[in-house]
Amino acid sequence: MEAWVDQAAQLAKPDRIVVCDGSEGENQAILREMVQHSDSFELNPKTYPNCYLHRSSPSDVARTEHLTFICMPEKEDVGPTNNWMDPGGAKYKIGALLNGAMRGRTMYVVPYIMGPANSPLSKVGVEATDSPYVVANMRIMARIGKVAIDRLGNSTDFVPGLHSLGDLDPLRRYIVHFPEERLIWSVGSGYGGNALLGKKCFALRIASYMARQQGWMAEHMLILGLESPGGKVTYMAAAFPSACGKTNLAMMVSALEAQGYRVWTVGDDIAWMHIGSDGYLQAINPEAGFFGVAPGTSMKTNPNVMRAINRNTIFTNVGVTPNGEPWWEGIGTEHPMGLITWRGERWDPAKGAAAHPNSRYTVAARQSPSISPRFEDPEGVPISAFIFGGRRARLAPLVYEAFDWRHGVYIGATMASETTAAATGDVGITRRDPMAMLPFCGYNMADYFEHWLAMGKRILHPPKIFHVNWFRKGADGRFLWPGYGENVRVLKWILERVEGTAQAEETPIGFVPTRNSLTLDGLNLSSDTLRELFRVEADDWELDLADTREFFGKFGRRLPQALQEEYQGVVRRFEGAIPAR
Ligand code: OXD
Ligand code: MN
Repeated sequence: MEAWVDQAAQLAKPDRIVVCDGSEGENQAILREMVQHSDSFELNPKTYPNCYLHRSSPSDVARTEHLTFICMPEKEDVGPTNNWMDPGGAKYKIGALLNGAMRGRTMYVVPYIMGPANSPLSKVGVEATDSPYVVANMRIMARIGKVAIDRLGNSTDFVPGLHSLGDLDPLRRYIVHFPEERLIWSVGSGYGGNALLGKKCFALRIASYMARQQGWMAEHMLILGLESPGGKVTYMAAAFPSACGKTNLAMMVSALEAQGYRVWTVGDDIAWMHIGSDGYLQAINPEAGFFGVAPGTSMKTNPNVMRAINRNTIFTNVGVTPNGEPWWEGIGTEHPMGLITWRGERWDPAKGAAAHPNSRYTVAARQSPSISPRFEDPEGVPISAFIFGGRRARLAPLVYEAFDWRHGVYIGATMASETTAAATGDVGITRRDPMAMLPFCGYNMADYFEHWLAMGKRILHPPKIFHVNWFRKGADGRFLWPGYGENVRVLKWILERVEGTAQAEETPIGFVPTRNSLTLDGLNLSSDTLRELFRVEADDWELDLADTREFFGKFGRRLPQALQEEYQGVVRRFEGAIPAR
């Protein structure tokens, strides 16, 4: 690690180097340093003790997928869904931007562990950064400092990441990954997934590449435990594209709590999974915190996180009230008098939202009342079900189950989500986002599908695979399903399918619940609504299959034959040429 830090310092040329030990004293010093910059403020110490507001540069408010590159010698190896740069070219071009980028600044060296400190499944990373905000966030999102140095010892088995704010100009912003070297360079952004290198860069892009080489899985999945009456907990991992409610599902307050069903949170964004000695897939959450989207978060949508973020939390780009409390659209109160926007201006309704739509909270996972007692289990938790999902106004039923692993991989590979009017103005445009990994797969996605297929052959007790859609709409344009805490009813059906007790009906796309197999008491859904929720409409699926065909076409001959065959299977089942399995 020292050798790499020396090299990084020779390139970036900081005035000072501080190696972080992760102590509370050091944290307070970093927070003071953060507040000395005009972009960060302490919030009301009485109502929000140890909470901070950070305002990022207005042109640096989200992950920038078009400036994110995977660097391997052959373009083919990163595939059609990633941006490619040749490693030598990337070193030259981004190296020039990093050269001297830390002059006059401090380089903080943050050794960190992704995963529980004592887990054999965890991995070490080292981030060198010139941003105290990044250090303060990494401290919440990972296990940093001495614990990581102790784990690393003299080993070279760590993923280094060099990060500099540079001049924050989007024209000089690059997030580049060298999977073969296991190296990350990021320059020109101080924001979230661009700058907290343990998260998307390491735990997904680099880790997905390592996972394929080493026979495990790094997935963009939440992990939850569903407790059933009697206290047994069944673990599920779910992949949804952004804006589909992953954090809310992972932290859900169950509508069936009185009947003994309760949800425990293990993770809200990333799962690392290995085959355990008993043949089950064991999952750990590599992260230690939640970096969640604030707008829309309220006591109604996510009471657990609301109870967590009133202390020791960093808010980014939210609004602030005159008495120093964070505020965002959808928090559950009207715009308060004297509200200041994320840009630091007086709120003016004519100028739009007070909080940036991608504003965030960073909070330690252990502060959530829903945190699973097995959150830090070094062995991880055994996964019984995978859930894929997306936002499909017309197409997909509330829930359906794959016929088998291979069909489940097809369902994941063809996953898609529709853009909403609010976001783009184009309603119903479908973006294919296989396994929700489109922006996060560190190599050719066709090879990633192959890896999924290969894993299925090796897991003795593979999770059953499901697809859910909370977002189906009726003819009147209204959501058919109430969502939020009521989603536990779907989780209960999934659990009962895992246990082999719930009834299902075969359709061309998979097993759909029979009318009485879902617990719906107290919901007052009309029989028309129910029919709509579960309808499998051949005409709609025909259009979707045409789109799938085009998407698969992008991968050319590299697409696994098994997925072609699964595609043909769905087509033929709709044609009635073969029965549902
Ligand atoms: C995230 C994302 O921030 O997926 O988790 O963009
Ligand atoms: Mn995510």
